[in-house]
Amino acid sequence: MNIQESKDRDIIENSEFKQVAEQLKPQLNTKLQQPKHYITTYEDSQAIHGWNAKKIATWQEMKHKAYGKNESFIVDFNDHMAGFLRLNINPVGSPPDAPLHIKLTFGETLVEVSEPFYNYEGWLSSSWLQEEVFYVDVMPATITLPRRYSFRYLKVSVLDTSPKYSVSFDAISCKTVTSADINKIPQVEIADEKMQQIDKVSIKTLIDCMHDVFEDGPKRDRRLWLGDLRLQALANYQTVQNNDLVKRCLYLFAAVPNQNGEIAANLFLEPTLIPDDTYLFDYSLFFSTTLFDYYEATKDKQTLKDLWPSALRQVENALSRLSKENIVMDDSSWWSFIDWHEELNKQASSQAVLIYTLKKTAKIAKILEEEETFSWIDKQINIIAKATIEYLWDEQVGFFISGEKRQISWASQIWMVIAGVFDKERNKKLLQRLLKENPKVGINTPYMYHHLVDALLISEEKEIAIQYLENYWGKMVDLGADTFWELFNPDNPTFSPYGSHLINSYCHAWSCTPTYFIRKYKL
Ligand code: RAM
Repeated sequence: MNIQESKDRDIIENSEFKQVAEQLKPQLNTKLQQPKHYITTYEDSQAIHGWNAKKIATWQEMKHKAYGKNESFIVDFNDHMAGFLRLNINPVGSPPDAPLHIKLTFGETLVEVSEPFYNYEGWLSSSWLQEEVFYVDVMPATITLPRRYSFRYLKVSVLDTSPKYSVSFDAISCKTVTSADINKIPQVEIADEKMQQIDKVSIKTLIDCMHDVFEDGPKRDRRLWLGDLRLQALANYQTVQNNDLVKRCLYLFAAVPNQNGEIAANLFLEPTLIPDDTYLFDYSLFFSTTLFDYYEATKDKQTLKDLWPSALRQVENALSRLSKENIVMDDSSWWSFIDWHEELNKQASSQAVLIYTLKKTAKIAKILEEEETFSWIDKQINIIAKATIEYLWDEQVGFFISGEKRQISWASQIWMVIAGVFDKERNKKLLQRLLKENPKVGINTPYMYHHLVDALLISEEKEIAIQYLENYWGKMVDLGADTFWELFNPDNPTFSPYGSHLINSYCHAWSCTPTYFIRKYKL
């Protein structure tokens, strides 16, 4: 799996947009939390996510125990935390005649505090694995870690003291931070108990990803990604309603396009606003759809007006990737995300993302009374949809095909349904056929499952959509999820596109959307 970088680029900064975003910087709400239990590591190798963590004592019972060289313990905070850890360290025995050498390991899941990080050989940097090793010269001491961590489990390993003293930890706490205001969440009646749980875990996922911006995951990448923002925003409108945070993120993206007006796939906020040098076909287009969704939720016309040229530019750029047959060119010069899947060909799904975006962009043009642009986009939709059926629909096999090898994947069919290339009845049939035939190139992420559920709901297949929510996100809940995971393949619980499940993020923005479906469609 490659991340493509664009080396030659100039950033054309819009300082007014930057200023608007700066003014919308949120206040963070904090809460002090303490561990609940002492636990052991897992023993069953299948149980990587924590459901069989054995409680051995309460935190209160154990907090005066002393630890010497090579001794360790794990505490369970009983819920997911995104915040700053503080601990009191007291010497026990003789006065400390050597510094304390200590290691803290943080796990969103039990696996991260159970398997040693030195075996990690994935292709993402090991620096994402959450660990702190440090020395303490003077004790008693109260240590507050400067980095924010994302975890439920904390392993404290005493690497060395001296033969004359050991240490105890009589206070451990985490100051959690979020820009979400939980008081704003509307109380809704959800009859089904499983759905209530799924709704709760979705909201917790969203909240723990909300900081100065909507982050993709507080463990990794701790960054504003456009594809994640699009889904977080939808969940946000139904729950915590921090619409100004969506607005801030939109202005941030629009503030730093490259010389072609392209909006980057993700942004760094520190030390200053920097767009990453990754540009994704689908993510750039989602700038326009996220703007439209924001307008739908807020009716904030000023923002729509301000950001309209940026939105239109993404569409124009995408259209320039079309072949003379009006099909998205599938060559080595592009990257469209769609899903983490080694074999997935992205041509058909990207074509569908383009049509889906054109439709929303046409609606913006209409609202802004940009009649000429509206007619032009409308014309493009017809031409491209027709070409899609002509070149990508295979009547004989009854599926959309993608790429030179005419690949049939779940992603291509799902996106074509969302794009509405066919009418409702044909879409329904296509989905039924998809579920029955189960093509080999399947789905790997909650991100792609979101789109399957979306396709089912817009095709009025409510019962099947509910089954997917229960069997997929519900399965994560059964496995002990406090927040939903970035990656989950029920047939392969350790699946990771990054070469190791240790680096996966287990509180991930794009997985938070069940609450959107449950509340919007009253499931
Ligand atoms: C990963 C992250 C992020 C996603 C990108 C494409 O790095 O999980 O959420 O949007 O991939």
